Amino acid sequence: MKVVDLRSDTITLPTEEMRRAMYQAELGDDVYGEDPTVNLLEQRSAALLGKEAGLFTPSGTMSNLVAILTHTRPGDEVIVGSEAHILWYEVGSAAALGGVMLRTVPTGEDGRLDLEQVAAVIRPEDIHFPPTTLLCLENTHNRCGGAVITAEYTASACELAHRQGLAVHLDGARIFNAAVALGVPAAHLASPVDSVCYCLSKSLSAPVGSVLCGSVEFIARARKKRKMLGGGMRQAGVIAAGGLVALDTMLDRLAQDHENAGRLAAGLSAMPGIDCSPGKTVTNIVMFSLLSNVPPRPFVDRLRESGVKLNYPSGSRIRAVTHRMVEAEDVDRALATIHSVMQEFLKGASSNAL
Ligand code: TLP
Repeated sequence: MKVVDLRSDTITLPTEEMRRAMYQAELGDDVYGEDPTVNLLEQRSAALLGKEAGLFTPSGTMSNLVAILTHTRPGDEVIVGSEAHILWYEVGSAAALGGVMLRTVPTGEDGRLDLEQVAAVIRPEDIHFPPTTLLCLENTHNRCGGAVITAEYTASACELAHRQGLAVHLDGARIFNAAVALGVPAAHLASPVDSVCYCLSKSLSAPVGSVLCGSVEFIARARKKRKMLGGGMRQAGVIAAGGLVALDTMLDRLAQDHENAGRLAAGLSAMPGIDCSPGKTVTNIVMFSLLSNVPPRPFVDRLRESGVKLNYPSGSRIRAVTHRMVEAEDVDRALATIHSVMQEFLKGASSNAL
């Protein structure tokens, strides 16, 4: 039985072509700036995102942290959305290692922050206040079901932030998914922000890595922060080579993942016991919830036994992510399995009620 793993696009394995490129990669010591494969990946990434320079890091979490450390000083305040990955899933690193306070404004269902609310929490100069120095955005938005934010919105947010002396960092872990969904180049989505990072090891299927991009001056400072965190990786071309193949081969296929996510959302929305709005699925993430009489953790456990892997819910919501290793027929199989497990639970619930 092939397991349909919908936990995350992070589980994608490198392709044969990536493994070959990794084996053959030209290498050097990247801390001396001498790894040609890393240098090429950084240059290509910067060009794709419309920035001057790039910095290869081991993970999206490190890219976001390096960006925060580079834009801020300890004691600063950073504005993030209440649903931001930086707030939820990065182990409190901004506070623990950057010494900054995260100030939240509510994230809308569409992944945006209301700009009036952002403006309202920017601190004026006052002897009592920490300086607000950074605004963080996320595109696509993970906890908002892969919602995309447009270039126009990002430009307005940056205009507001820059006017008040704040820098803007974009967590673009899945920015190429956003670019495909919106039909615009990724550079268009990133051009107004001061820094942006994307991940190679999610929907792009490379085994490791993320690239942080910004101005030459910003990246020079960021490089030092990465070193401070222990992220100077020496012959990192071994992994960067997989990333270069990902850029060559994976961008054009992301639309398939979005189609499969749409197929999954449509199937789920028609299923008894499940609440899913297919209109909200625009990239590769599907969010759904279960009727209140279906216990989510046992439901997910039962699905896992039946060959469909999902993560446990966050609150009442379950996330399913499509990726290169999930075909349309796998989506159909997952739907059939979810349907039959749901029938078991609904029958159990109604016989308990008798
Ligand atoms: N997200 C992971 C988990 O951490 C939740 C996932 O499975 O989706 N920004 C965003 C928007 C992300 O979704 C992630 C990973 C990261 C940053 C961090 O990337 P990594 O896992 O490479 O540190």
